[in-house]
Amino acid sequence: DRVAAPSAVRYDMIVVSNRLPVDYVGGTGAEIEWKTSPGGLVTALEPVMRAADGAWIGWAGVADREFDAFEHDGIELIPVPLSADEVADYYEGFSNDTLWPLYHDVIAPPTFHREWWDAYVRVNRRFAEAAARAAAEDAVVWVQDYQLQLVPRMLREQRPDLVIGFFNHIPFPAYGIYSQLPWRRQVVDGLLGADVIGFQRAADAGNFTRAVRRLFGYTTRGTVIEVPDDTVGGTGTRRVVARHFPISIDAAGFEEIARRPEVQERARQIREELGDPKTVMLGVDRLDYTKGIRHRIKAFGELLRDGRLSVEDATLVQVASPSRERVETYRQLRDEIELMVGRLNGDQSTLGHQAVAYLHHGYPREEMVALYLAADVMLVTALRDGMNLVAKEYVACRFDNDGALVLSEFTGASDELRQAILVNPHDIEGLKDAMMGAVEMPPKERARRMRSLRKRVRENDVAHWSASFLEALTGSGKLAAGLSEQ
Ligand code: GDG
Repeated sequence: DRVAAPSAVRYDMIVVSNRLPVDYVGGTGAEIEWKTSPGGLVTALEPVMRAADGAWIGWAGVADREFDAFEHDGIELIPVPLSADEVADYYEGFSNDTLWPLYHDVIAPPTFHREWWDAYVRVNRRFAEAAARAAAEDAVVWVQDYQLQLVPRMLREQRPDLVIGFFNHIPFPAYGIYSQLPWRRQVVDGLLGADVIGFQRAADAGNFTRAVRRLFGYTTRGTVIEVPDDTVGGTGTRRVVARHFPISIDAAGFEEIARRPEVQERARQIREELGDPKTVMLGVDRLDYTKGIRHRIKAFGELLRDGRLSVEDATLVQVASPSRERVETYRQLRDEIELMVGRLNGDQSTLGHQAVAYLHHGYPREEMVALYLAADVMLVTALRDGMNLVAKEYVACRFDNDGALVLSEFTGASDELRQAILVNPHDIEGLKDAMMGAVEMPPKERARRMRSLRKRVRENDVAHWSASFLEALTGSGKLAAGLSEQ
């Protein structure tokens, strides 16, 4: 049933995401300490939120704890509580072991459990209710990502006055794969509660629109879907826009860090610590089976074995930051990667030169930037990736116009970064040739490509991303109002 906006609500702009942009440090009551977790989304939305009397709704990252709403660094944060069981079923289960593998083209087999689905529905309802309570009349609510796909519909049912946007950060799969989901109708219907549904690539938006036609038979024209809605006057349909808005990074922010003398000094030091090899190759990923880390290590190992590279001349630095360690598939992947790295180093390393420097840690952003500056060749070999921000960060940091980017065609970033060396990471021979091409690329060609990549990332930064999404959203809000007045 619909509820009118209670009088206590005041936010004109609300972002809803699984996690709040802060980490709990410690303490209780008024003494609670929070630390901002730096991320692209915060950078992108902070200015918008400040300008628009905004609030952010999300889980604080601690199970079985309730926190009051609070302000941090000038942003109003509204925590949504999750029990330990809900973290296991809604988050680690349905989000990360059902939807994540399914939406990444079943690289790993998705697990379907009805109890996980029940928890997903329950938690999505809790987020929707929190947003319904906090939103002012006619407010804009922007829901983020695959953990919260039911929120748009649930929210619209309670608050038809709101303008609702949704952005999917990961791919949306082809119908043949998507249709495996036992709850495929409920999820698509959940998303169709939004006015604008954003995707990373045009192909993702196309897959979604086809799923809508297959499951519901609604009329679609280009990016517009006609969704029957008896609360709308006139045609009795609501127009939902589904299109791509490729996400990006704070390019100027990364470049600023890269230009700091101490970061450049650290980059030189990293090369020295690696034994000053001619070529430093770099991979930076969350330890995830979508990222193609094994393919990259295999290709590098074969180049050493075949003598096309030598361990004195080339080192691969692989940062694999810990991720989802309570999900079994991720534990297995870690074992596989560590076995591969151990074998490769055992076979190829010398006392003075290590083949792979494998780092299972998270690092501060400054250290990441120093690594980007130290790397001659950046390897992004994802098997499926919504966008891949690492590729864009590498480019943004290379103000020296040096460095070569090897980039998988299966990343969203490859739609834009056409001057990278594009690869199919499943084709190990092709990948090896591309890596050698990057190592041997003449400096002039490297600079030409890097200049063009940098231009692209500078122009389409994350501020551009959020502005274009919000423009589409508020434009469509007016459109919907206009339609209902007809
Ligand atoms: C999802 C989608 C989409 C990694 N290790 C460390 C660290 N990172 C940072 C990177 C980068 C971010 O994490 C990873 O972003 P990606 O885009 O590469 O990948 P996902 O985490 O899978 O993100 C993806 C993204 O959402 C946005 O829509 O692009 O396709 O899967 O920023 O630099 N940062 C620090 N230390 C680390 O150890 N500081």
